[in-house]
Amino acid sequence: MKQQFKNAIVRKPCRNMVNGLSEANMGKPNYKLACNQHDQYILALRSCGLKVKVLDADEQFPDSCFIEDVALCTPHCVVITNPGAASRKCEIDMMLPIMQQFYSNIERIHDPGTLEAGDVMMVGNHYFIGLSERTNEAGAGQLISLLEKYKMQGSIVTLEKVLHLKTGVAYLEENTMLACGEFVQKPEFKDFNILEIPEEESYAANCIRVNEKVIVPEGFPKTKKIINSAGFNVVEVEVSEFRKLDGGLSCLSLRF
Ligand code: CIR
Repeated sequence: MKQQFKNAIVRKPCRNMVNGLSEANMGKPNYKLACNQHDQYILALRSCGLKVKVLDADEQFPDSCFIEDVALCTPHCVVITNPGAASRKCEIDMMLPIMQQFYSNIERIHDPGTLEAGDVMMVGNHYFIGLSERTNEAGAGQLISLLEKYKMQGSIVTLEKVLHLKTGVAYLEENTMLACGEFVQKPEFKDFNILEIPEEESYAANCIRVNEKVIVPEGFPKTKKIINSAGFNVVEVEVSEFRKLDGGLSCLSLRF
């Protein structure tokens, strides 16, 4: 069954984002520009028909605009995660009251399990969970048990090079997946129609299908063409300042 989202939650970037975690080696983000890009991102989500709840910036946590990582929203429950990055652990504390506004079934990942939802890709009723430096086997195992409790399923995918699973792969619905690098030949994804993203545009493998559109980062013409040619309706959003912190389009919202 194709996903149909109604809501999104985003958190505004904070000034302290310049101290966010990064391995990109692309310099510090420009806060003002990041705010403008974030505004455009919100407009793009609205253009896909979503009601967007915008949370205030939180200066305590430089990476808190990457709200995707702290909760997994499913049609039946929300799972508040347990981030593997030490500086991000307490971001979850603010999520409970927010998620209570939307969900009656609220679950959690507990120590020693760690999990960041950037490592989780939803394909209908099935969730692929990447084992990464942020998500460990205990965390993935807990999530699989929780999914099963609500009649969904999960399975593990190992990662070699990327930060999160969805750094390199994105499900576009209609059995079609964007994949780059290590994910193109993964046996776990062999039954999908894979749209291969060229290495030089690897950042653009992190796109999001939102209802009738696919949001794609601006500045990746080959990727845009590949997705367009496959029959999808593309909307571009510039996210250069978030890229400097290893973050992409999916990381900036919860969609459900
Ligand atoms: C981090 O390292 O946690 C942030 N700088 C970037 C998080 C990106 N989130 C994601 O891929 N889901």
